[in-house]
Amino acid sequence: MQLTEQSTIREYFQENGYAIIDTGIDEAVLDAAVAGLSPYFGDERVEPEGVSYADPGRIQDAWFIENSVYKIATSESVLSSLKEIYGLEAEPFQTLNFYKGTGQPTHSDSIHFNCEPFGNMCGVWVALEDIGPDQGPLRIYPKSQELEEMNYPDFGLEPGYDQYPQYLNGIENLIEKHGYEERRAIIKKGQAVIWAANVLHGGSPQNDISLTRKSQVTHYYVGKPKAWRPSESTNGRAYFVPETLGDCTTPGFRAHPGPSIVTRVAGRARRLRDHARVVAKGVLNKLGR
Ligand SMILES: O=C(O)CCC(=O)C(=O)O
Ligand SMILES: [Fe+2]
Repeated sequence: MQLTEQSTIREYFQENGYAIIDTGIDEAVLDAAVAGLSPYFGDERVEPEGVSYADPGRIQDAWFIENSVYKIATSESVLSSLKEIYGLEAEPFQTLNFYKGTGQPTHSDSIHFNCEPFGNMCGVWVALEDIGPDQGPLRIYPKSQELEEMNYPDFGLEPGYDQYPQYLNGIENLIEKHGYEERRAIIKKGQAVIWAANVLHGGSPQNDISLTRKSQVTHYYVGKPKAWRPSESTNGRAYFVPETLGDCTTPGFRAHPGPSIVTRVAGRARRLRDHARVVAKGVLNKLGR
């Protein structure tokens, strides 16, 4: 992003639907998020307790168990950038931590989390390590935020998760029709992409699967809009009250302690055993057995 004296972050964001910022989040906090969540990622992971969802590459709402995730989501620089862009207070309501690229197809977040007034929602993607082109960086289609509000019926579809693939086809057609061009977010550790509710984006393919793509996305509502989920809106709008992140600075807040020492030791023993098996197999192969 080139911000000049003529272009404030607000103007740039309004024109392009996204902005890249240096968050200035303490590197120790970024590293603590990576270290704290590392037992829960990959094929050998332990299942985290106390989060909303987890699979080998994604943990939803890890802020429940890891304070540094909370600190990233509520970092002063991110919140003040959002205030500058929207002129409203932003409240984080969901975190997603990733270990690898998602390769997620192109979508707008408003199809998942819509609101009234339209557009008072955004995503912030914080790089927890330097992100190169082969790690499956985030992809954005600048200016696509200009598209009008579109929900399932606007694509001739019934609202519902089972219609999502058809929605994605509709999005591909729109990109072609408008000639939007993709921009990949090759950014440094500690930088972040802020994107508008309506801007089209996704994950690019991870060219080198041996690499990681450690990142945290936080979704925010701004100015306390009325939130609703298009996918669940078969009989009128499915409104909901977003569960905003608790305040870990209050005395009652307790970060989940994470897996017990027994679970950690068992996990480590399992990893060592599997590693030994791989090594043994290699030796036997070399001996021609
Ligand atoms: O990180 C990615 O690859 C995509 C994430 C995304 O689309 C989202 O969290 O809204
Ligand atoms: Fe998204």
